[in-house]
Amino acid sequence: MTPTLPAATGFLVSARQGVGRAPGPVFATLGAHESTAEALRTQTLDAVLVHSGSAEDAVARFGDTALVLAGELYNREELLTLLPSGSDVRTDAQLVRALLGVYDLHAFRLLNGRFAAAAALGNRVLLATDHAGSVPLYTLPAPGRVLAATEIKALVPSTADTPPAGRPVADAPRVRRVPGVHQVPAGTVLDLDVRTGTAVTSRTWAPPLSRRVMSEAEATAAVRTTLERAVRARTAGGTTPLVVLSGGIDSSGVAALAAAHTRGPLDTLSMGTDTADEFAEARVVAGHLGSAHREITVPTADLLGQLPYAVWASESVDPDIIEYLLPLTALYRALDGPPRRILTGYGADIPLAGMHREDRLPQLDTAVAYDMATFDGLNEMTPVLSGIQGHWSTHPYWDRDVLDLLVSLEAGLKRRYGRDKWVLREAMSALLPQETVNRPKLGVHEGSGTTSSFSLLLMDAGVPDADVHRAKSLVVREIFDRVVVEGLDPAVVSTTDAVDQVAARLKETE
Ligand code: AMP
Ligand code: PCX
Ligand code: MG
Repeated sequence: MTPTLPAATGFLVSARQGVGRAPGPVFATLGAHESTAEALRTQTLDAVLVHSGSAEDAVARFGDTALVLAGELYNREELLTLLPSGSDVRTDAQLVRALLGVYDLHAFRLLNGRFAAAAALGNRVLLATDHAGSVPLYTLPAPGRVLAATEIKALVPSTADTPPAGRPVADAPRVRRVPGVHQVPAGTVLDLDVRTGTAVTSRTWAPPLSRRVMSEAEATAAVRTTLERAVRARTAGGTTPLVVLSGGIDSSGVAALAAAHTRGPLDTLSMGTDTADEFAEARVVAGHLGSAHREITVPTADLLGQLPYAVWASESVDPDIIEYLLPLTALYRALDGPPRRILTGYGADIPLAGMHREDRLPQLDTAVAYDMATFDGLNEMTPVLSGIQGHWSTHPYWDRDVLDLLVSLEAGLKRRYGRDKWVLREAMSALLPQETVNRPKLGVHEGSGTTSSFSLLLMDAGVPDADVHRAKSLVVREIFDRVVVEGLDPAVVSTTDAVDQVAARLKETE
């Protein structure tokens, strides 16, 4: 049974020798906060959990091991077969804790999930991300105390708190302008010694570099089955999921599979702006599936005004990623009411090179290899985006098994008969109207007019055409420094002020 939200959707932990005080929690993720303290033989693990009612399920303790988990697992059934029958395992945190007892840190190689985890055992602290790093995790390790949190802003020292001298972490990139804080890479466990704050890094997943040869029938059947399992793992149980639907093949495919697993009608939601929308295309799918469908129109000026929320939630400084996330931020912020479990079609274009309007197979596979080598640290999959409104989002195309399969298909199955994402379209063709199956791709940043209206805002402020992309990058950094580094409320940070500042700075350096 999958509950609406995982037991916890974020955490701040402090593992320390001796006594001390955990830092005050600051999260963009909405939810109740619960503090716990686990006194082990040689260290204490303090945690503040962001949760919606069952925080105790996010913590597992056994002997001298304590574990905190934000997020959820999607291969529980197969993992349970690894434990002695009759094992007392009810929650995902207990399952991971039990696997740690058998496999030590190699337990994290077994998990297919969307999570960040922190475990204390002996003098060690383990910090782990899922294969995609889809729940971002950060750490500030120092001798005698290791801090870790699912949001950077929880680790920014308050003025009352003397920042501990941080230790460098090999292979973990530093966070912009927050001294000592590092991001735990995707598919990685950091094994830290709490006495010294030193870390040893182990990778638990890497994108496939090889490509598999399959017949058309074999490939489409494999995509259909694997994606179906990923959607089922995210929708099992009683709660009706909400699919954010653009009417493109990616989200329509997810909606079609989710509809098959949902009792009663599925909920679907589309956003548009006064500049552009894909409402007609999404309605075709909603009508076909019989979903309870809603549309939300956000005025373009409001959309751009929400840039500080997109940066605050994602803690990303990549201007392209922020353009993808901005319309989704506006959509989630407009989604009032009780917490929802949200499924998206996000990420399908990365392993299938859907964004690259490219016919030549070498170029197509170069794009796949490049995108799979560079996604880490962009935070485009972060649950905080919908978490700022109290919802939980999950992305079936970045399920570990789906991703492994899609990346490894030979390029000719991705682009075929002049079609992009051919194998996915073919796999979904029996479930959707033909016009949806054949619809060419539009990115959310295009379908909502976000890219063009952000460009216009900069040009209206006097930024020359050729400098627009660089200016976007500077605006995003400027906003990051306000809402993440300085900890300002995004409600008091203005997009137009940031744009004017950047435009003036660019004029000076002309
Ligand atoms: P994209 O691949 O650009 O279509 O966007 C990634 C995902 O975001 C889609 O698969 C949808 O789940 C969601 N999405 C994109 N555009 C919209 C929209 N206009 N309304 C609702 N959800 C959307
Ligand atoms: N997307 C893509 C992902 C954007 C590219 N990210 C990357 N290369 N790391 C997707 O949904 O797959 C759109 C709008 O399309 C976002
Ligand atoms: Mg897409």
